[in-house]
Amino acid sequence: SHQVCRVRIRGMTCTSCANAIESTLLGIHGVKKAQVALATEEAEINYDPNLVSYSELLKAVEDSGFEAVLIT
Ligand code: 9UX
Repeated sequence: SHQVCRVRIRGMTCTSCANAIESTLLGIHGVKKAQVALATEEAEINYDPNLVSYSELLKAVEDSGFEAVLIT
C-alpha cells in the first residue's frame, strides 16, 4: 500500500529544477507519483514505504543538489 508525504525543497530557481527533481524521484523504485511545485517549494510524493523509506526520498532530493526539509 502507498503513502503520500510532503517535502519542502529549498534552492529551486526555475521550472527545470522542479522537473529534474520530479524525474529523480520518479526514478526511485517504490515511488509511484511525484509532483514538485516551484511556487510553494513543496513536493508531494506517493510512495510505497515497504520499498523506499521517507529518509531515502529526502536523501535523493539532497543528492540532486537541493535542500530537503521535513514538513510537520
Ligand atoms: Mo536552470 Mo533551475 O540551470 O536551478 S535548472 S536554474
